[in-house]
Amino acid sequence: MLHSGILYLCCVHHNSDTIAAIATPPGAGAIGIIRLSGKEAISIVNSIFRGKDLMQQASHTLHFGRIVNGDTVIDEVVVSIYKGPRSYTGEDIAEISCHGSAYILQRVLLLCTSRGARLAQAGEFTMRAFMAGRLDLTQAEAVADLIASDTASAHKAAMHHLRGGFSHDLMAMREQLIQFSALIELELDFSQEDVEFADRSRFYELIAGIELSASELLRSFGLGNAIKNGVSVALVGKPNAGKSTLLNALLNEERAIVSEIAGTTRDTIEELLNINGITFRLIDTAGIREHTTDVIEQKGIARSREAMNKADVVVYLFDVAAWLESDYEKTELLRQTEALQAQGVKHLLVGNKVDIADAQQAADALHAAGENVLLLSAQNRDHIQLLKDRLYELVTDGMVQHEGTIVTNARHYAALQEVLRSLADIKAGMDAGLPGDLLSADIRRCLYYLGEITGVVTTEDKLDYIFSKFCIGK
Ligand SMILES: Nc1nc2c(ncn2[C@@H]2O[C@H](COP(=O)(O)OP(=O)(O)O)[C@@H](O)[C@H]2O)c(=O)[nH]1
Ligand SMILES: [Mg+2]
Repeated sequence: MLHSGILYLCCVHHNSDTIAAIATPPGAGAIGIIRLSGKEAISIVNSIFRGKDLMQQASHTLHFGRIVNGDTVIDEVVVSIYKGPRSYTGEDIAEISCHGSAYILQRVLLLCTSRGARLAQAGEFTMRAFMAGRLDLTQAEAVADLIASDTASAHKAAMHHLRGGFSHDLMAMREQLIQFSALIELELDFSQEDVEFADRSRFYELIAGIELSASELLRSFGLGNAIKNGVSVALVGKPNAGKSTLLNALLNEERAIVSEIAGTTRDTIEELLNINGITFRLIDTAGIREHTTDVIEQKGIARSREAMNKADVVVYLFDVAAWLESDYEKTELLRQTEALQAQGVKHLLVGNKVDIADAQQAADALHAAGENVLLLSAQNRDHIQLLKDRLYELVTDGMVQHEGTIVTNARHYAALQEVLRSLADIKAGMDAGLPGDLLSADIRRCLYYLGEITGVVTTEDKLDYIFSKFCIGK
C-alpha cells in the first residue's frame, strides 16, 4: 500500500525478443562462446544444431553436436541450456561453445540472427537479469566491476557488492524508514484528533543511525575510488631534486634516466606501482623551473604542470641539503606548499638527499618551520617504504580495507549524499515541530535516493545509461 505506487517508477521494459552476442573477447582462443537469451533462445539454436533435439532436453544440461548451415558443418560444439526462470537473465538461455576462431564465431552469430535472434546491446543480458529481479542494480553494476577488476582489492570489493552486501545495508535502512513513515502517514488519517503514533524520539534515533551508516559509506568512497580507478601521483619539484631517482626507487628498477645535469627528464614518464592492492600511477615529470631556453625542456615543463593539475596526489620533492643552506630554497618550499594548499590538492612534502645532510638538524629545522616533511634518500633507497605507507594512508583516509561495504561507484556516492541531505531536512523539520505531512515529503525523498541505489526506484533512461557501460555479451 504505502509508497510503493509512487516509488516504483518504471520497470516497463518489454523483452519479447531473443538476443544474441559473442560473450568471449575478440581474437582467437581455445573456446569462444555465443550466448542467446529469450523465448526463442533454445529453438533458434536447435534449428542450426545437429546431434539431438534440444527442445526435449532438461535445464542445466550440456549437449555435444554440430552447428550446420544447410549441408555445411561450421563447427563441432557444446551447447548449454538453462531454462528460465532459473537462469542468469531469468529467461531461457542457450550458450554455444565453439572453437575460438573469430571466423567461426561470426558465422554462428550470423546464423542465429538469420533465425530470428537480435544482436544484443552492451549489458543487455545483465539488464534483463535486473528486470527479472535476479539481481538488484548494485549487484548488476558489480558484474561490470568484477569483469574490470585487475587487482585483488578491486576484485574483493566487486565480489562483496555482487553478493549483495551493499544492498543489504541499504535495504535495512530503507525498511526501517518505511515503517516509520507508515506511522506518520497514519497520523495524517487521524489529523483531526491530534495523535502521534510515531514516537518522535525513536525517530531521532533512527535518523541518527541511518546518518551514521550513510556517512560511513560515503567516507569509504575515497578508498573505493582508489581501488577501482587507481590513483595518479605526480612527482614534482625542481630539476635535480631527485624525482627520477625516487621513481626508480619506488619501482625498484632503473626506469628513468638519472643524471646530475638539470633538465635530464624532458617528457613525463608513467609507471604503475601496487601498494597494498591499490594501483598508483606514478608520473615522473620534467621538473619545474622558470628559466630555460631549451624548447624541448619548455614543452616538458608544460606537461609537468598539466600532470600536476590532473594528479590525484602530488609528491613535492626537494633537496633537503640545499634547503638547509639556502634562504632562497626555504622561501621556495613555502611558496610551493602554499600553492598546493590553495589548490586543495592532496600532497606530500618529501625532503630528499638526507644522506648528504645532517638528518637531525634538517628534521629540527623543518619542524621549527612548521613543515610536515618526510625525509628520505632516493639514491640509497632509505625510507622508501615509509613514503609508500604515507601515500597509501593519504588516499585511503586512514580507512583500512575491511570486510564491510566500500562504495566504489560514483552514482552510489551521489545518491548517498542526497540521502544525507534529506536526513538533515527531516531532522530540521522535526526540530521545528513540522506536522507529519510536511515531514513525510522529506522522508519520501530519502527513501527515493536509498531505493535509487539498488534500483527499486529508477527510470528507463538511467538504466540505459548504466548498462551502456557494460561490454556486449554480458
Ligand atoms: N646524494 C644523493 N643524491 C641524489 C639522491 N637522489 C638523487 N640524487 C642525485 O641527484 C641528481 C639528480 O637526480 P634526478 O633523479 O635526475 O633528479 P630529477 O631532475 O629531479 O629527476 C643525480 O645526480 C642523482 O644521482 C639522494 O637521495 N642522495
Ligand atoms: Mg628527472
